[in-house]
Amino acid sequence: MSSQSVANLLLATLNAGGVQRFFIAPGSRSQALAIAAAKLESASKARATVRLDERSLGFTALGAAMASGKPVAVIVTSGTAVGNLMPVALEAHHSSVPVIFITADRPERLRGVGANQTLENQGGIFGFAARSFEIGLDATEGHIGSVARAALDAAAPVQINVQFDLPLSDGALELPEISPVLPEAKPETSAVHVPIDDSMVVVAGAGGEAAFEFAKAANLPLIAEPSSMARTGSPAIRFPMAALLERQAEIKKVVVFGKPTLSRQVQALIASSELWVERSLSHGDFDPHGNATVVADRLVPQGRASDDWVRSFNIEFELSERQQFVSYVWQKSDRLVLGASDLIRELDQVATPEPKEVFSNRGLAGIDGTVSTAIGIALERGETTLLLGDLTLLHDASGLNLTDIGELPLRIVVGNDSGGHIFSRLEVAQEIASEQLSRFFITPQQVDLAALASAYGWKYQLCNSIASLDAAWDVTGPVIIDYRL
Ligand SMILES: Cc1ncc(C[n+]2csc(CCOP(=O)(O)OP(=O)(O)O)c2C)c(N)n1
Ligand SMILES: [Mg+2]
Repeated sequence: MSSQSVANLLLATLNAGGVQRFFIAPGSRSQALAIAAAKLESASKARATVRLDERSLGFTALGAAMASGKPVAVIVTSGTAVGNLMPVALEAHHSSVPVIFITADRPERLRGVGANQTLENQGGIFGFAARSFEIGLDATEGHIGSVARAALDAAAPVQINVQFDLPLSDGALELPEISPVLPEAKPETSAVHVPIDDSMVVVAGAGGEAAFEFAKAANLPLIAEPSSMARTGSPAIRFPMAALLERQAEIKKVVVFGKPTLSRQVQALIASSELWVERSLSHGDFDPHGNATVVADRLVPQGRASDDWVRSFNIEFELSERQQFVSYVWQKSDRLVLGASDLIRELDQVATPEPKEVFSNRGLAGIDGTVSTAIGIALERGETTLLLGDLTLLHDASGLNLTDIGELPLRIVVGNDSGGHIFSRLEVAQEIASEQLSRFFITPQQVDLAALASAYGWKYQLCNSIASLDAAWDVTGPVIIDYRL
């Protein structure tokens, strides 16, 4: 088969199986794939987005896949281009996001002989993070079809490494018609009953959306991380984590959904309690302290807790300045993306339970690719606010490049405290000299965010109070709001 017929067949099959977005970085070896994606777009069957930096590209795709729940494809050329996708593969693996990495390669005979832009082993480069399929020069239609089907059924990141020989493309070749590819039926899951009493709380972390229905049926207080999507109403609670320690003696049993990672106090509670865990489809098994009595596919409450028990978790408390800031952003946003680090933890304590769409890369909690992830979410879902720290913004500065992005209803709110504030909370902060803490951990930055915004064509608003934030809020995206903390 020619390069172009391989690319056409692969992309048309993926498209027939539900891939509606193709994310492409420019490259020569991948040209047949780009042409096939362009044809799908011209036929209004899919949308293509082109980004220069493969890491930003990959995270944008990740965001779109998270927001749509559908698989997306990422197309890159050979060489270091593929290496730039590693962080995305890792995050996607740990949060089960279906990203299909299609990596163009040179023919096998050119590996290890000094050929340009050729890795020794490009297929399988993501290791455990992405199952890898190879499409060689002698691939048949049947093989390409079965690779596409396996990629669609994976519900996790996969790599399809495709060898291309000269001629690398043929723009005149038409796409084949593929009949719809149906997903594999999911197996039934078995349920375990949990006896409910007044010594129990429910905890929801990333991927723990199902906690809400469980807690409601059981009438149990629900401690739901903002990015769990379970903090949508009563009985989810808003609770200062320090106060949780005072209740530790009374709380003897914890039911966990998803992967909670934000609060040490919650981890301490989990470690010292009797524990039930519902296996998260996206974030896997959770038992870091090795004390789970039950880990099941589905948990069903048996009985209800008393109203007094739930009510005892409704307490009033004062908000710090940082907390007032994050609380304002939470209240104003229906769709929110949260960067890793300190602000999401502040929000964890003060966010009022309300129906909202909240996203965060909690698979590995990296500070990389956050701007790009939010762009992918905004492209897919519309009006979006991204709340993140200044270092997290700078880490993905190249994600601000708006080439081929089109309209972007994204508001980036930076909690700017010049460096990694989170490190001042570490134990080590008490043990070393303040200059060392600053230089090796906090890493203060003096980047001119107004100039950065302008260089990439974003609007810019400087704020230093809730009142000024309120005034800046109505500026439409793409906008960077620089909130000085
Ligand atoms: C890719 C990656 N590198 C390093 C880290 C470690 N890390 C966690 S938080 C943080 C600092 C973040 O600072 P900022 O975004 O300004 O947030 P703040 O804590 O100040 O609110 C770093 C470097 C990480 N999580 N991910
Ligand atoms: Mg900071």
